[in-house]
Amino acid sequence: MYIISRLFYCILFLSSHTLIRVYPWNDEQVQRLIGFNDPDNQIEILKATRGFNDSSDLLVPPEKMEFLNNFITSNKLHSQVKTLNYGRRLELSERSPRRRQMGNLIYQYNSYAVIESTILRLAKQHPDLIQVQNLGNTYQGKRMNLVKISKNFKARNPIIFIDAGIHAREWVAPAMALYLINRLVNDPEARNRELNGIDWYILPVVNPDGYEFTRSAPENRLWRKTMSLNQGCLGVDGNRNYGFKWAVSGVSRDPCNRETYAGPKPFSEPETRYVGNIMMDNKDRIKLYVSLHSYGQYLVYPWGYTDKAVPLTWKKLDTLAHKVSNAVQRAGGMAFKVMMAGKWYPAAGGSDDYAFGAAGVPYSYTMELTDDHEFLYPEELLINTLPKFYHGFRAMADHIREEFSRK
Ligand code: 0X9
Ligand code: ZN
Repeated sequence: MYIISRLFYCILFLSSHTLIRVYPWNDEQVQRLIGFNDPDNQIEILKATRGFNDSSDLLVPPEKMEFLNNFITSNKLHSQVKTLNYGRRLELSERSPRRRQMGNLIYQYNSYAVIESTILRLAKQHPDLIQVQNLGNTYQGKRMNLVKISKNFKARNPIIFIDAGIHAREWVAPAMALYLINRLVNDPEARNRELNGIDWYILPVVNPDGYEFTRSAPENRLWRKTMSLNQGCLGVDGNRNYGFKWAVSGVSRDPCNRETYAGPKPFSEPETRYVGNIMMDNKDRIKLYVSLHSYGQYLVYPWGYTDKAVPLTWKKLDTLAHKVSNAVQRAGGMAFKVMMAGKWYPAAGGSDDYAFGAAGVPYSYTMELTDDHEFLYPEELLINTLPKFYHGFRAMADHIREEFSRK
């Protein structure tokens, strides 16, 4: 029965969903759209609007088109059909095993096993530069490998801490993290510059259970949360689960909510707990924290839990973010939209707020990589995109070295 219903769901899913982009153009419409809710839970909100010049992306099954159209018309919203047969796109985004064997895996979407073996191989090749620490095991028992990169581990340099893949479907983020690891150790210029006086801690996949789930079948491709079981429902939004101002805004308390369930308590998930612990263990040395996500090409900083207060040092956070954005632009990439996260939309329990508010990390960001193609950023574009983003990390390292390294 399970197999049959799964097959049925798959056929249904693959046939005919439409991706519709909806634009609000006044404050009331923004609020209406943020409050939009499909009582049957069939319309999937890929991205919620954050303001006037930002859309909501909704994935709509055929039987819900009329319902959505009524909502759009009665609220006088602008809308656009972005993709017909979205399921087909999900299907095409999976690559055949034959093609996957070719090319450079640094520019591919890899399985967690391949990411792990690549890290271990790099560590073997560069024992003087890389140490791998298993932070602990995920809910399903996968190892969480933190990659520490340093030219001199004894020097206790300032640390730049990067993580990726807390949201399962945001595949470009782990790809960026693996690219970064590889480049830092294999590019002689990077070794001289980025590793000069700075140590890098990089955790390429915070949520490997969820990541593997999104790789398992097209109908799971858009899964966001962890894989823990809560009152019969699956998963917690890791980026609502950190223990700073937990659940005060922008979360769901319903375990069956597909997107933003904050968990039964702060740090209920082993994955977020380990990241929180490692931040605390190194709180005096971590000077910059970046959590890699997709999509939207945003670079946002605390506070994320509110739009009512700004940190005392917001100007410093804002200045570095613009430096990073300019560097990416100079390298031929797109500028980031820079702002305080809570002004984009308030959401509590994020890792950026925890790093900044609880661990006292002076520079903390969430970076939403890429804008086009939503969560399905084409694999063949990675070779062009990842090196451009790299220049943003170079700008960060230059800034952190300048401000914190012992001269
Ligand atoms: O909502 C999130 O967790 C992040 N966006 S995403 O589309 N990748 O899900 C933004 C998080 C920004 N930071 C905080 N709100 N603390
Ligand atoms: Zn995300």
